[in-house]
Amino acid sequence: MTQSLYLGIDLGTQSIKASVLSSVGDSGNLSVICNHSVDYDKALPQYKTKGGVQEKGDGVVTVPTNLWIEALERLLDELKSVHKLDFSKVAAISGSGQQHGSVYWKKGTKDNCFSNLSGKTLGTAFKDQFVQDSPIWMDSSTTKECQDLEHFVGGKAPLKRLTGSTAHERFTGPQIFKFYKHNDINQISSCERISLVSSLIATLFLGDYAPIDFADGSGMNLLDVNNLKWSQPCLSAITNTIEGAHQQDLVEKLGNDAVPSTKVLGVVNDYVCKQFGFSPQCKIVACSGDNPNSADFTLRQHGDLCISLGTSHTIFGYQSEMSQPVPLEGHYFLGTLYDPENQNSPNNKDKYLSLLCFKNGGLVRAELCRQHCDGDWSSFEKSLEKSYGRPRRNQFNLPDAIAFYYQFPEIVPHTAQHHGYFRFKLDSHGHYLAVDQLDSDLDVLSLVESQFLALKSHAIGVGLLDESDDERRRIIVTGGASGNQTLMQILADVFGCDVYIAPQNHNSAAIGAACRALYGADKKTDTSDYFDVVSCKLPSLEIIAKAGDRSKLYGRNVVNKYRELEQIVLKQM
Ligand code: XUL
Repeated sequence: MTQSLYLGIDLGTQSIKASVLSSVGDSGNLSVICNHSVDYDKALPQYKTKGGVQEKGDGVVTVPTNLWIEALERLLDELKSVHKLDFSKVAAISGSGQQHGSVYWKKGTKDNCFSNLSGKTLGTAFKDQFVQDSPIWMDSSTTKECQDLEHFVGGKAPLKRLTGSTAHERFTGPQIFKFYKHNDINQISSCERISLVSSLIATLFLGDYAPIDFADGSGMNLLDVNNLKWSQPCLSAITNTIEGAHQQDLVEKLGNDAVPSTKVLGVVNDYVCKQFGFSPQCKIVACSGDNPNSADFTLRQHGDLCISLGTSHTIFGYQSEMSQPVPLEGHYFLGTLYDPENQNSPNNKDKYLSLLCFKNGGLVRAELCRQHCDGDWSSFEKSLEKSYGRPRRNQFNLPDAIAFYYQFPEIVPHTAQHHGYFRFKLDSHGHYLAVDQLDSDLDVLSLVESQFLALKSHAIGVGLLDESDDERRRIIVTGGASGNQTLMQILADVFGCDVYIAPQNHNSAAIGAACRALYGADKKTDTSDYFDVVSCKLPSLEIIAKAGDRSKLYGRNVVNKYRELEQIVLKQM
């Protein structure tokens, strides 16, 4: 029997990664047989990126689009030359792109380039085919467009109900709005198509413009998450600003209808077959955003929650509907498994991937590690072990200190342009008093406890977690901090849930894409549950911390106290 392989490609901020998934033996169990990555700054220094991006001032953060195309080509070359990967065995491909980034293709690309690739590298073929660089998720230059968009549709809550999110600077809709505002109608017309980073990947494999998928499309402030069409009011907000621009033209630039994220878009084009040796039958499954792709790998059953403790902190999980009244924080992305065309799918009940993104996560942990432990993570862990190991110093069943460390303006809670550190220490009467400093060990402990309380209280706020049901959940943790055992124990105790880790989670977006390639191409039927046919075949999650007796110390009273203090801080800022 020939072995079928599934290729997932993750076009991230600093690097592009590939993971190859294969089924092992008769069990159908899945294993990752190869991982490879190409770092943009190192591999393609001619683009002069730092951390994969170009910061241009005034909040503008972009990437020269061709960098990504050259990096993809390099990745495929190296998979062949370094890993001897036999592409002819790849049955299906899918991709993951950093969410919110957008690509502006020049008029004529479809007719002149896609059909005319032979004898060229992808990098040379597409060299000058973009009307502007690609703005990415780190861009924060569209505050005015966000305000205008919210104003046009009647406010924050109506926009959230319509598109799943209030307006955010990094989202693609406000970015396209800026493109329209800053250009004249001739320049706008010189762009024939707007892709997301994810649909760019699919486009290069298809050799034709690929549609945007529902999950990544819902990170744009443009897709109506109720009827899955481009939202007329949002499109009008953009096209009304410029004479001669038409809604229908923008719909065409977006590629008309968005599609389910598990849809087979077609097969790989001739160029890719000849160049790399793919089989002409190799299928392309819709590509999607990095967070939805990570979810495809980390979430293994209904009700699972994933917490990513990377540079920023994110918490996400599936939710069947938006909470009412609709919370203004966080995002309701459409889940990759949601497919209304597949009416009987058991995964349709997980309509939304509900996500909260906290900017000051690992960034502040690293800062306090520098301040208190000379940047040494083992001293940080020892300090945490020491302070968490001893009983609390008070009889009020409250943390000895609660603190808010906003080194940078925070997304959740939204602090606008403000930042700062705010520490509160419990006094002998059970009141929290503002203090400038805490002793080192307590500062480290209160940072960790408070960051986890922030995740918990805001997750409850958007309906991701029920205040009363902490026992039904599992937390799957990813990101660098997951190696710190005391940190993991505190996480388990604060949430009152057991904490798990997925093997190879540093490649979760690429593996998630490979999983979706397999599901979309081979397993999807009317009634197949993704969790049964794909997730349970992956290497099992490993438990790394169990909620202990100390979970009682983080009950409702503590969450309420945290919220009260957060309100005080927000008023002060
Ligand atoms: C999510 C977000 C980031 C990017 C990173 O909304 O902006 O997590 O997806 O690539």
